[in-house]
Amino acid sequence: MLLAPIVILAKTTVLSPEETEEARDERISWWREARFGMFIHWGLYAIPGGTWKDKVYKEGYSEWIMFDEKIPASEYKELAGKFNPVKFDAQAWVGIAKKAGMKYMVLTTKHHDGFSMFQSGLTPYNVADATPFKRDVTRELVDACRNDSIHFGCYYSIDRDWYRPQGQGNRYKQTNLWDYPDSKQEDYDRYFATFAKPQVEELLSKYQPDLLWFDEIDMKTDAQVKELYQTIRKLRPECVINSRIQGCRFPEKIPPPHCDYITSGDNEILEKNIGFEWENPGSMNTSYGYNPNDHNWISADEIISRLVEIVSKGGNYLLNVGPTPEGLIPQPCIERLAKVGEWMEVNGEAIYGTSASVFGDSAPPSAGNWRCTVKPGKIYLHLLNWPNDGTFELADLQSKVNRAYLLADRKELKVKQTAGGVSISLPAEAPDKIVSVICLEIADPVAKIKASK
Ligand code: JFZ
Repeated sequence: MLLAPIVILAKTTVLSPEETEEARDERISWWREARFGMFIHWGLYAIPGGTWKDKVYKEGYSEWIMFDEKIPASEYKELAGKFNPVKFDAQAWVGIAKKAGMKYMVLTTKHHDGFSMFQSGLTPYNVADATPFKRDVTRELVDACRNDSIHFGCYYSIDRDWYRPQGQGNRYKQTNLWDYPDSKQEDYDRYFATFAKPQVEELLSKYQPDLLWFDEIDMKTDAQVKELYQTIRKLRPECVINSRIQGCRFPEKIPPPHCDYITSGDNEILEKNIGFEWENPGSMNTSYGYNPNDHNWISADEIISRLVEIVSKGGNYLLNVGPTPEGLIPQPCIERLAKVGEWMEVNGEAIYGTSASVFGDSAPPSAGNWRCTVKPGKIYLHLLNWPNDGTFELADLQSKVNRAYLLADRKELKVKQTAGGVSISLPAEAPDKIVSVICLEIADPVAKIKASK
């Protein structure tokens, strides 16, 4: 009986000329092993929080209020005079992320509204110079992350900046044409060369981020993308870059150029393991920015299920919070993150530093109620529903199982193994009401699975 070797999806990477595959692997290993991070959408849009004059948005991206309400830049910038988040405590935010089991944090240093959440020498329209708060929140968050060994990334929006003229835009048509109806492509080229790219250089030199998280819409020429990429590599060779440096549509070819991993659509969980690093930017309600009127919260259980689903397909989960204008992470987020942290306390080893399922795209559909992550010599089975017949059948595993135990209590589980697979005896009650994890210690570094017909 022919044992089909594990199908390691041919991992192809784009190496910048001087970088070997090993060097790349080493360079992004922190990110790949992290698996779970905190996304932070914070800026002037937190003040209206999805309400403008008499228009109240109960769902949707509150960070888009300037565009959705076609607010003149002269009017929108008045918000800077009201931005004074006196309750902002960077170390407290890092503490909440860390307690949830998150290993990196990405802050919106400039979102589409064009306001800089860092002290920039390129514009006075920034949090330190244009607000009564007069503090550099990016500086404080970077320092807090470093104190707590959390990696830090900068979200930066180039193609959309509604504070500045940027031309007619493109099929997305999402530039500010209500203030600048006659702006032209050369306005964009000048903006890119004299403002946006220099600000990225400023972020790299002032804050040494571990990650740059772009959110582009294909408005740059290939030459402009290449120029930006090479500038980043020159200033901070180790920086990890996401695929939205080009655009937010799923890349035509894998690996995509000029980046280290693919960012899926918002809240989009890829169908299957694509054999290349990817990340899902997820929200806890329907907005990334703060909106007190958006109560469409997903549950902590749903967050854990999504984390397991994403990691079992080789992805990272960058889960968002939208802080208030006072500088607080909303209570519904804190409560959910605390519950996620309790689960990660017990099951984190089945998430951090793991690779995607070896059973083809996360278990044959028939099973449907379990997912898998692996480490050398270990298989983690994430049971989404507890079998009511006291046994868990795992077909096709050919590698010898030396030990089996639940991560919840590490008690040995009885295992019967035949050529057809493995049968694991389970206690009547599931140790965890959301996802219970079984660890199988196997004799092979990489599990051998019987080839499915
Ligand atoms: C973008 C932003 O417009 C939004 O405000 C937020 O920052 C989010 C994380 O990213 O929104 C997108 C980007 C890409 C897709 C959808 C929404 N997409 O590829 O489907």
